[in-house]
Amino acid sequence: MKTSLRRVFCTFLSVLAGTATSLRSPAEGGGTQLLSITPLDLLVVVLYFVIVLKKSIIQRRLPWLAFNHILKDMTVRYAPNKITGILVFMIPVLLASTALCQKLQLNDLGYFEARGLNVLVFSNQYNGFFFDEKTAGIELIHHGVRTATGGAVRLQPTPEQWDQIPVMTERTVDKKNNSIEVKLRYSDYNFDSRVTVTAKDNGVVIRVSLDKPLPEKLVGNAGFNLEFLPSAYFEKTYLADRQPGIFPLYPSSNVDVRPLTQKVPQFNGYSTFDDRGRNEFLVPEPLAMCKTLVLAPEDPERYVRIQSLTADLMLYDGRILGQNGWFVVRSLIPGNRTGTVAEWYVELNTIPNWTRKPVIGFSQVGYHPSQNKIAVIELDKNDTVLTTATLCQVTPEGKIVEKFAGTTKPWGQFLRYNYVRFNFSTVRDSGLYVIKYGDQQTDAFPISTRVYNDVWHPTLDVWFPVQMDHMLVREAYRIWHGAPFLDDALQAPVNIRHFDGYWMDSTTHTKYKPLEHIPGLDVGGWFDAGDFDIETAHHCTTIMSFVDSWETFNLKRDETYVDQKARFVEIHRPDGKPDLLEQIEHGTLQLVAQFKNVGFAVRGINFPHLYEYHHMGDASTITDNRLYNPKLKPYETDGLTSGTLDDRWVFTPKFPGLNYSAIAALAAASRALKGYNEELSAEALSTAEGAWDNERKEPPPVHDSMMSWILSNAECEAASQLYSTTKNEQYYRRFDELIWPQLDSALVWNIATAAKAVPYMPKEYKSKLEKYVLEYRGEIEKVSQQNPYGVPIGTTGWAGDDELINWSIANYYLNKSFPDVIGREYVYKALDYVFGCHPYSNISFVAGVGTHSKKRTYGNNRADFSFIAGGVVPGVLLLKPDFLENKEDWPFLWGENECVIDICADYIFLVNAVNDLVNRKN
Ligand SMILES: [Ca+2]
Ligand SMILES: [Ca+2]
Ligand SMILES: [Ca+2]
Repeated sequence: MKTSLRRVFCTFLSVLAGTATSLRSPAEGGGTQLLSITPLDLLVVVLYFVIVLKKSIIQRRLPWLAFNHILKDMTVRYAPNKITGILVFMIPVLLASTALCQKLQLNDLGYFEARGLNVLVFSNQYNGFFFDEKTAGIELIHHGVRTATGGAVRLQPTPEQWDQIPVMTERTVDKKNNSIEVKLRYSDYNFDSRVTVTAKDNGVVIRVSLDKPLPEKLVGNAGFNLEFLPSAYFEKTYLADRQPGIFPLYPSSNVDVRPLTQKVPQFNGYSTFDDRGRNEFLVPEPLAMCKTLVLAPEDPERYVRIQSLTADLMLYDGRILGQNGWFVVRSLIPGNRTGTVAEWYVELNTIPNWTRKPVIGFSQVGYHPSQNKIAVIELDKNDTVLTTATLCQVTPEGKIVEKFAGTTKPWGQFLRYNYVRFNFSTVRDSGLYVIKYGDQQTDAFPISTRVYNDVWHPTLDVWFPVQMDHMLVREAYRIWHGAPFLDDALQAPVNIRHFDGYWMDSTTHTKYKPLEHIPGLDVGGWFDAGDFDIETAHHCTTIMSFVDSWETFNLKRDETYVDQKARFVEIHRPDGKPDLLEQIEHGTLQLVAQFKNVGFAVRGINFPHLYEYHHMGDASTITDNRLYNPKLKPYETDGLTSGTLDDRWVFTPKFPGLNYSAIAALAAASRALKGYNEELSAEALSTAEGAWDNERKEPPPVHDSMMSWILSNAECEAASQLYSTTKNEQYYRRFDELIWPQLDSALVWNIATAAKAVPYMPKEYKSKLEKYVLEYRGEIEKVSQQNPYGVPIGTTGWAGDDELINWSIANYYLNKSFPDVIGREYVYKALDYVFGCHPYSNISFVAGVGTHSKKRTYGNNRADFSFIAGGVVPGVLLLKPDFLENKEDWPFLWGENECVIDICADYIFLVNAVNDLVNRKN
């Protein structure tokens, strides 16, 4: 039956495609028999369409839209001839299938919505700080996955992070006409455009209009772009006006080399391209040009059809210029024209009645028997809530046996999803378990007293050694990187705004001239994050956090070999010295060097060129490791020095509060290093005390209330640490003077500093603090009600695991001193969240930790879609207005996936804090 149906169906398709009135049937193994249409065949075709095809559509196997379009084409081609009769007969069928399609509607949150599809139009804007973060413009959320971004008028075929971005000057949501209009402006070119997005059928019409013609300079450069996530289209195909193509897994399209004079400059005149002095730049050539582009015609979840009613569509691979590029579909805007200058119809398939699979949030690391165990289940708002879930034990025989069945407790709606919670706290038996909800079963996880014993090891054993600056780092057969930045560093020039958020005032504030070498800085320090700068503020908090871990938990783990003199580090090789002290020493060496050679804590040490900054891979290859010598020509060397101006720059603006943070870190480090590196310990303390005296003599000018708050908080911490180290009353007096007004003005932000100081302060300090702790409890109780996870979830451009971990650490300190006021659950919940009990997915946010964890993070190996074990990512990022996201198939979104030193150090502390609490007998 199948063969005959297939034969007839092929005939039918051939008619539709207009290639012939008959076709060679693939079912006949490539034979040449021609099939002719008989009335019986037609009847079978219709029945086939109605029964088989529609069933397939409903079962989500075929994109009905593809057939819809073939049928529409057929109408055009064959309406006048004898097949008209068939078509007339087919119309009711066509209409019936069209009923499956849902029209996009503008919802109250200001985006277009249909089941399985959202179209966001500048719900998120380019924020200008990190420029193009691939989280702005017109964006598509297709069957629960954000697959497209960057829909806007852009000035390059494949815009990079630091290419110019438009400013949205106006956004009008027109509910009546189901339409959103934005005005975009490039002020450098005095160029304004309007982009209107209007719902139509199962998609949108995007129209770009100009009131004034395109500025001459932008003709050939300005176009309407929409960017598609490469990983969403890997191993899928496209049709460009029916020419088939496969989306490249790895970039390999052609590139045009053009003279620099033709380039639309990048931000602030910087360049992502190292042209080796040739005054050139690169432009990718399109993979395809067409009027109609169908993306992933074979995949109902990803099917997108774009039809240009104006200039040709061009499909580009943005990864040619930068590994974080996307697939870009673009139409150029013509010169000398006003009115509508670009118009697309973008149609997307939606699977009828599509419902997102539930996400069962739980800890991939597992649970200590004594702690609360609550899974949070995230549900599509169209999903039916199941009233029960079960916890099953995985037996030594490999069987999955029900251990506990419980009711799910509805929590309600948070952002776009509904939530229920499943509490299985009563299960305390040690073993391996899975959670079952509906037809889903989670990864297996342990319940055991040992779950927190070793989950911090990868962070200290692997992640931190890889971040160590000025050292070669080996791990077994692999060299992570050679010893980098032996040419550190030059005094940064004055009056600059830097691409990484750094800046310089009109003076250097040092004894050095711009671009003069500052000696002694090629020591210690960590790469800040996925980038390779030394960010001093993060160094201070990292050292501080390490000292807290050292003093609170006495972590003597030794699995790393560190030789400062030889600049050599080896992972998984004990050397008889606690790794934590080796890390504290490494951070302290850099901080002390800054005070010794510059006179104060510098803002940071960063790259002069953008094309050095975006480096991925071995840090030792970013600069030539030779001191800059202005007497030589670029790329010339005398064997010792070099004429290439690639040495990092030391940024030395006056940064209120930073010196105090450094003083706190140095005072703390001096305690930890005592008995380990006496000389450095003494130097750290004398540096801290000297710097304190200087700061107190000449307090920096305070410009606004924010700065005054930061300054005061840092001074508090410095006074507290100096007092703890020296017991000198002057520090206590200053701390006492500052801490209470700080708590009065910003309780939540200062409570950790206050709580940490309790053990060092007189008894009356603790009683005075109690009223603030009671007030703080009210605050955290409020936070706990805000979402089903009961923890603060950040909503800024950088996801919130950092704040979350710090929140829990503050709660730990408070629990230690005020156990009756702040319960232990306020410490545990954050770790459950980080380990997988969070929105979007249930992956552990610590790479390599837990059964199923982050395998793609924004580290220096991100180009390999890989991770550095123990790195903690920022987590779920809020895309306004209601979409939390943490992509696992795309490492390049730093706000979701970049591991940073202070978060990772704090994570080590928090794991040990939780381990301390769960194992306490009382
Ligand atoms: Ca940085
Ligand atoms: Ca060691
Ligand atoms: Ca150099």
